[in-house]
Amino acid sequence: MRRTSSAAFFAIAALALGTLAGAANCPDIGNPPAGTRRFSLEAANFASPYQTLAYNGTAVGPLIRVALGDTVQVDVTNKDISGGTSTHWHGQELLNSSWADGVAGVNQYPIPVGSTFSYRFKAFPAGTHWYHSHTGGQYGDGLRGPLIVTDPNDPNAGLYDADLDEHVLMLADVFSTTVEAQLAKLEMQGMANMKPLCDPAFLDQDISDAPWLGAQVNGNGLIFGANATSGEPYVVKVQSGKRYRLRFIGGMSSWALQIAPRNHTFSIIALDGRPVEPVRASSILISSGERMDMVLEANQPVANYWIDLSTINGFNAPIVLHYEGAADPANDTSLAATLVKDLGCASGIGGRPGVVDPKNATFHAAAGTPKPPQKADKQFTVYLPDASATSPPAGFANASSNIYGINGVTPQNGSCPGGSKYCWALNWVVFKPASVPDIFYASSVPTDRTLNLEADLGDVVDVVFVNPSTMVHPMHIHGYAFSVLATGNGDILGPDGRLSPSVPLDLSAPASRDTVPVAQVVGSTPGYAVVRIKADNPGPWSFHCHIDLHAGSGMFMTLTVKPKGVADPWIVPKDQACGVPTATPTASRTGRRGGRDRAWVWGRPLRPC
Ligand SMILES: *[C@@H]1O[C@H](CO)[C@@H](O)[C@H](O)[C@H]1NC(C)=O
Ligand SMILES: *[C@@H]1O[C@H](CO)[C@@H](O)[C@H](O)[C@H]1NC(C)=O
Ligand SMILES: *[C@@H]1O[C@H](CO)[C@@H](O)[C@H](O)[C@H]1NC(C)=O
Ligand SMILES: *[C@@H]1O[C@H](CO)[C@@H](O)[C@H](O)[C@H]1NC(C)=O
Ligand SMILES: *[C@@H]1O[C@H](CO)[C@@H](O)[C@H](O)[C@H]1NC(C)=O
Ligand SMILES: *[C@@H]1O[C@H](CO)[C@@H](O)[C@H](O)[C@H]1NC(C)=O
Ligand SMILES: *[C@@H]1O[C@H](CO)[C@@H](O)[C@H](O)[C@H]1NC(C)=O
Ligand SMILES: [Cu+2]
Repeated sequence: MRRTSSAAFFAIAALALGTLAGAANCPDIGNPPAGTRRFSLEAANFASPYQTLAYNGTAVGPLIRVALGDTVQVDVTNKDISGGTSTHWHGQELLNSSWADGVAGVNQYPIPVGSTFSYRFKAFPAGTHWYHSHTGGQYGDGLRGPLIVTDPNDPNAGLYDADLDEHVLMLADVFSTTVEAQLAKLEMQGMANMKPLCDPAFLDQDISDAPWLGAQVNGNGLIFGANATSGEPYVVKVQSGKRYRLRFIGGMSSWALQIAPRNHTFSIIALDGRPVEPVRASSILISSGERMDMVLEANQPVANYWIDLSTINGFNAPIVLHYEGAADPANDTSLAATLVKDLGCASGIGGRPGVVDPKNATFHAAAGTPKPPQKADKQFTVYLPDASATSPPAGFANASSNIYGINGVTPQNGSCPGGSKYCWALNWVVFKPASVPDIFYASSVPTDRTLNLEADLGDVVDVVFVNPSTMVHPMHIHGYAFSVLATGNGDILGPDGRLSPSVPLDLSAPASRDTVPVAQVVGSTPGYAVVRIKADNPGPWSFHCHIDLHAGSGMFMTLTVKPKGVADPWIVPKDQACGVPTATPTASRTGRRGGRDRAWVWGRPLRPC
């Protein structure tokens, strides 16, 4: 791509920065093959009370719609984001293309101001996906947009009449400060200042680490200030008698939301883009990173209806379902009269009739989906702890045992690094950003800095998540989908720390997903999820909680899949890297939480692309 028409732009950008001599291609991927679907995106600061960053100057980045199997190239330019940026293709498996995964610190250096990085990948799988920044907390600050991959052979296509761009619904939660600022405050104060907002029976269930101001759908929504409500709800338009595919994208950075259309039930037909056997529901919970496609039949009297979008505490920022022929929603007094801003505590607790809660419900892959591998070669146990206050269980001392993926790191024990009062971890290991992204390591990823699950190409790997904490953690994998073999609450580990053989696994038709919400502790019983990965995609891949504040404070690991006997074909030559810091950091990168060391915000001059 660097040899194409944009070459002059790079030269100019490099000159402007006065580092022409150091400019290098990043990485040289050659010219796009004939038929490549090309797009460009510009990441920039954005002036709005609700977000500080945006793609292409719109609250939600432009919708990219491609077909299954298309070769897609997206040229991402960083206009003016001083710490650098990068773009991740959430849900896309990027076979043999780990370099294009967009995680700053794992797959690339951040893109410097004025530079363009070209991502290229084959569109797979089909379904509802999205793109978002994977540098620091930038996606929660607004760098997100929808990515739809269509499939002419969708097994559920017969269930709907319309699949419209305006029915792609990007959900966001709204805050008064940036994710970085929220995190800095939490690190200073801890979570103690988060008052439980509900009935003690549901204490802490799904509450967020950051205060709720409201939600937006495609940049519209009700925002609740101290004294006044601002914003307009998004309007979903339908015609009586038709069946619509609504594509919900969990773009929230923190809160989980319950989606509940009034007076209508619906069918869930896909999770994370991948088709499932339809499940009927009146309401469903969606966590950060998840996608849910539903078919909603416009089979009620012509009118306006609220689609409630509420937190587990009942805070509601609904949108409108508008039937053609009904009053303009803005003028509909009966609609206004039925707006409920607070649905009350416990309104959204899973397990109620008609409420589908994916952390506690069974979904099956659509008929015709191949069975998962019936046996695993490797198994890892991964705890999801609040490391600020808890310690590893007895027996965990065997940290050298590879079942925990811990290699030479000392797990936290009841405290966070650097005196911080807030950190989330995996196996009590707080993720530490690399100074050189994993992809540039010539032989293997250094294992002393973070949790890294290693597999050889072709291995079948089980990951057993155990959640002893009071919050749900939506665990998201890059480069893969996993089979969700089991979810729920229970003590599922044997005395050796491994999955007890008595736990029932769905080995016939488990849902295939890239994000699984792992239930919080109920009473003293931990939540769990067991997932199976066929490790057929080489490279370093991120695997993390999708709640921005959790990932950013340490709940992050890598799955490194190494080809047997092949010398690391995913490695991008270091001399092709752009975004490489051109000055050494002034503060020690290790051990210090807070400030600019966190979450790969380099804050140093970066070599232009
Ligand atoms: C983003 O904006 C640029 C510049 O205006 C434009 O060329 C590009 O087509 C836009 N991208 C998309 C995906 O619409
Ligand atoms: C809200 O109202 C109170 C009392 O009337 C006032 O003191 C406060 O400044 C208002 N807050 C905002 C954000 O307007
Ligand atoms: C929606 O359901 C409520 C409660 O069942 C009912 O009172 C109302 O009339 C329904 N709305 C319409 C437009 O049918
Ligand atoms: C809504 O109300 C406004 C102001 O009262 C009016 O100008 C507008 O025509 C109304 N729209 C509809 C569709 O009735
Ligand atoms: C899961 O559902 C059961 C009832 O179906 C309920 O008792 C339990 O509390 C639910 N667990 C969670 C974590 O919501
Ligand atoms: C820890 O390691 C020792 C020695 O290898 C072994 O006897 C013991 O069973 C291990 N404990 C656990 C919980 O794995
Ligand atoms: C971790 O802390 C707990 C509780 O304070 C203590 O019992 C345990 O010995 C500590 N473990 C290690 C390895 O320091
Ligand atoms: Cu989390």
